[in-house]
Amino acid sequence: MTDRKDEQLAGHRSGPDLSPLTTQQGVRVDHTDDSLSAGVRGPTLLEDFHAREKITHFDHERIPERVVHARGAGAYGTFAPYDDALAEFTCARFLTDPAVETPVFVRFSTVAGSRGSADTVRDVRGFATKFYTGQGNYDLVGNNMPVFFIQDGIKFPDFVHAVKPEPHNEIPQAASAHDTLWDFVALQPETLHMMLWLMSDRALPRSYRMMQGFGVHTFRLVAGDGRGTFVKFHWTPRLGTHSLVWDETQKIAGKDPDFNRRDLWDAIEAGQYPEWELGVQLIPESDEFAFDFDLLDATKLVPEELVPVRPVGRMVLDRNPDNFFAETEQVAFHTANVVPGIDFTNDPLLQARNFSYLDTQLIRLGGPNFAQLPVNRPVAPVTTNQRDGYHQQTIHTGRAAYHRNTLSGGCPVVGGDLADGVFAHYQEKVDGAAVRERAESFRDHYGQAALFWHSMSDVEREHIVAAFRFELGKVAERDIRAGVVGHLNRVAHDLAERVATGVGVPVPAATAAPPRDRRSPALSQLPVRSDSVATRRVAVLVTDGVDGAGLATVASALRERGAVVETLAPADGTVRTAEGDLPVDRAMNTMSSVLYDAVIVPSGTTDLVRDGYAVHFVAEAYKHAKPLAAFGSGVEVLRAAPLGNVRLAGGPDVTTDRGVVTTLAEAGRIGDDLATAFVAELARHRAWERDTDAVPA
Ligand code: HDD
Repeated sequence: MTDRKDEQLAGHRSGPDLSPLTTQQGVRVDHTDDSLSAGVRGPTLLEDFHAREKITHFDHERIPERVVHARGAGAYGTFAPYDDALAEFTCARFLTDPAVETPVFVRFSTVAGSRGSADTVRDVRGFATKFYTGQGNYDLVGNNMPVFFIQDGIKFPDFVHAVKPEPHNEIPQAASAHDTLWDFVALQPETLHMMLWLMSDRALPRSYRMMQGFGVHTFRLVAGDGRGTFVKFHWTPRLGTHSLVWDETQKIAGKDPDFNRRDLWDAIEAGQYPEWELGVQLIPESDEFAFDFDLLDATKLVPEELVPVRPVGRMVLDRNPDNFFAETEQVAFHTANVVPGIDFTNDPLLQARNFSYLDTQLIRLGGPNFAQLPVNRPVAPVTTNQRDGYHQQTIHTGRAAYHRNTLSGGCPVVGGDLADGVFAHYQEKVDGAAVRERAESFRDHYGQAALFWHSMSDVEREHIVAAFRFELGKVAERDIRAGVVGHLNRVAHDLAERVATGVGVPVPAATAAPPRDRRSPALSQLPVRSDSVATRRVAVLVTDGVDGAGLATVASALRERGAVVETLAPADGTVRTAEGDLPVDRAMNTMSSVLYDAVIVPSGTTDLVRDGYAVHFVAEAYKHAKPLAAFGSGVEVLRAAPLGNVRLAGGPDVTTDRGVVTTLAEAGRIGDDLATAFVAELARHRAWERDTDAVPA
């Protein structure tokens, strides 16, 4: 489907066609494999303009990668509000007119790694949305976590220098487990709340399609009459919020470093368009001081129990870019790209961002005309008095590029108000002495960190402790480890104790910490709130003799519900079944259990018991708490794997134990009951109740 943005982009596309090869000047080329030389073994001649142009362009192909968020993937789509309910708060038409479908481009990213780093590292994920609205571009440049590491943007260079690879040897790549980051954390307790999020499962998203997004800052909605309302933006994925486990992410980083990119790309190509609901938390200006934290402090969230999230509209991503560099690399987001009806607050992190994003694009994209790049162009008409500069694409006609003028009849005109769709800054009275000082209301660094910790389920807490143990365990300086543990002790003593014993530093004495009984259930990813299995990837291990009919029953039940089912055999090609040859989707050695959400072993596969790769596949999936199913003699393969004391079927009845669904029913007797039980386990995502400590995988 095309929209206004797509129509605009069409004019910039240059597709593969049957035209002959030319130079940049359009001159046809007779030869491009050998340079022009003086004699066949002689020196290359300067006269060879084609070779020089070809090599020169190549030499200049790279641009600086983003200083943060260098690694990313993007897609186009649309956004539409459900109704006009926000109209009393904002005059932004794209949020209030359900008849308006706004084209969007979204770029997801990791933060610390370079452009070529792996997708599944422990990191925050960027979630940046460019709305091409009829009133100009609006950029919501958020993350998949609702808070940030620091309170004031002046500390951003310090923080990024600490988290990026260390300067002397550029190690480690895309990893926070090193001394400089934790040195910074030990000395900056304002980072603590975010560090708990970073150590949580949120830092290991299963898919970009299964992450929440947050605008992070408190922004302001502005009504046509100039009234302001504080607002926090939330994106909620239709498929639920799901994560990988740490061991799995590290293995994926080797098996498929493009895991999250590929997942987004493949889902869109397959027509399984990712969707998010936009929600807002609205806070009247009269409640600015109603909370025990400051709304301007980006290290704090507004608990949903205090201010519920109101659903506003739906975003669907339905088109992959045509060219990664032209679109995903050159897209330029900027927090100050706002439209009438949306405005800023005095959050000192946001204020710094409003400077930084424009500044960074000037060096990254090489000059002041990057808004003319196809992906960045608004669909709203653009008329400025800005002229010239590198890479100017527009031929401005006329003589008067200044305001006020008579020569162009006074055009372009200036004026109007919010009600006319003209941006006018929110009028806030500001009065104060110039000071370098953090507000007293920004001082508490432990309260919301504790709220997060106490709101987690047991398994999420286990993962957080394991993450701290891993990260601090990689820190060489023991004093830094102890410093961090000291801060954790002020969040919750049990957290500090569990981390300290793992990283070999003394357990500090219990000290005053925030209340343990404050909880915010919305912060936990568990229990799983979506019962969909759509787009879940299921591996079916097959070999010659597999029960094709049984497999077909289970596979079609899964496909009907939108799951992706792939058959994996020891070799590519086909396998023999009683009903004839069955095509194999992948050779097992090219894949791994970590690239799937669940595994099925059908009947007739007992040969796989002697295939270490297949047995490991099952054991590893079990270790990562993934649903498993086996039927008939396929159960033998499960028996060959070290699955602890999990109960397997002793007869034809379907047995389900900790996410393992089995039946000994043989060929032709596989019914819906197996599929139904397995789908229920798959919808749960993982069987966290499993004790997998003893499973060697
Ligand atoms: Fe930032 C990129 C998100 C604080 C300076 N940031 C960038 C991107 C995202 C965020 C998603 C990638 C955009 C893309 O895909 O092109 N940044 C955030 C969030 C923050 C935040 C949610 C806190 C709430 N950022 C932040 C601060 C500063 C920056 C405080 C500087 C003072 N961020 C940048 C940047 C980047 C950037 C240097 C690098 C590339 C770019 O902008 O276009 O300007």
